[in-house]
Amino acid sequence: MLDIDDSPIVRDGNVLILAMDHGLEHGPVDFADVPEKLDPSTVFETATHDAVTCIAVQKGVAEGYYPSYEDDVNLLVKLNGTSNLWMGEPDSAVNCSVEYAAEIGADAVGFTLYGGSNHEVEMAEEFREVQEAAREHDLPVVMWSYPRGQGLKNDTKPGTISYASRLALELGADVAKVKYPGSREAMAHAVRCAGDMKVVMSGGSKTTDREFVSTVEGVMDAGGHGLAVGRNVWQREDPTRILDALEGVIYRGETTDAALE
Ligand code: FBP
Repeated sequence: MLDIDDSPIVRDGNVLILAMDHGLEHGPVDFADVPEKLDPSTVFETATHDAVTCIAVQKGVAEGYYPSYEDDVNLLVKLNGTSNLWMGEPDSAVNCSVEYAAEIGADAVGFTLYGGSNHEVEMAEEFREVQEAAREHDLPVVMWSYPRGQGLKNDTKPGTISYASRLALELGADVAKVKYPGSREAMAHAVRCAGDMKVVMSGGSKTTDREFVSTVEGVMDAGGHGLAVGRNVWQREDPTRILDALEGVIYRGETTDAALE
C-alpha cells in the first residue's frame, strides 16, 4: 500500500470516483432513462465538479474524451472489465496495460477482482502484474473487490465484504471499492480489516437523494474514505445537487440533513 494522500485522486484524505464503465459492464440499458448520457462528454462534464477526485472509464472512452478534459478532470483507467453478455463464472478481460494507461495520462488505475470466482486464481495473478507495473509508474491502484461466483450467492454479507477489503490490502491495492454490507457496524469492520488502506463504498443502483446520502454518511462515520459511484450520480437529472451534498458529507463531515438543505 502506498501513501496516496498527495495523489490527485485524493482530496483531504478522501476519494470520490465517478465511475462510467457501465456501457461495458451492464450495456446501454443503464442509459435508457438518460439517453443524453450516452455521450461520454456529458459525464466528463459532471466529473469537473470539485467533489469528484477522478473519473473511472475504460480505455476507449479515455482515449476519445479525456484529451478534452485533461485540465479539469483526473483520470482513472479501468484496466479490466467484461460485458453483461458473458454468462460464465465471474471473470474479467484485461483490456488495457498499466503502461498504456500511463501513456494516455492516467492518474490511477482500477482493477476488478472477483474473489471466490472459479477464476480467482488467474485474476489474482493478473492483478499481481498490474500492481507491480503500477508501482513502477507511481500510480495508485484501486481494486473493485467484488467477491462473487458459484459459492457466493449473496455478495454483500458482512463477512464477505470484510474479506473483500482485507483481500485488497493483502494483494497490494491502495484503495478497495466494496459493496455496502448493510450496516455502519459491518462497514466499520470492513474498514478495520483493511488496516491503513482506504476503503470506499460502491454506489449501486439509483436510490433517493436522502437514502443515498445517508448511506454515504454512514460509510464516513464507519471510517470509510468516500465513494466510487456511477448511476447514483449520472442517472440523476441534476447530478450537481447530489454532488454538492456528497461534497458536504465526504469532505466537510456534514450530516445528511445539512448536506441536503
Ligand atoms: P454504480 O455506482 O453505478 O454501481 O457503479 C459502480 C460500479 O462498480 C461500476 O464501476 C461498474 O460498472 C458497476 O458498478 C458494476 O456493478 P455490478 O458488477 O455489481 O453490476
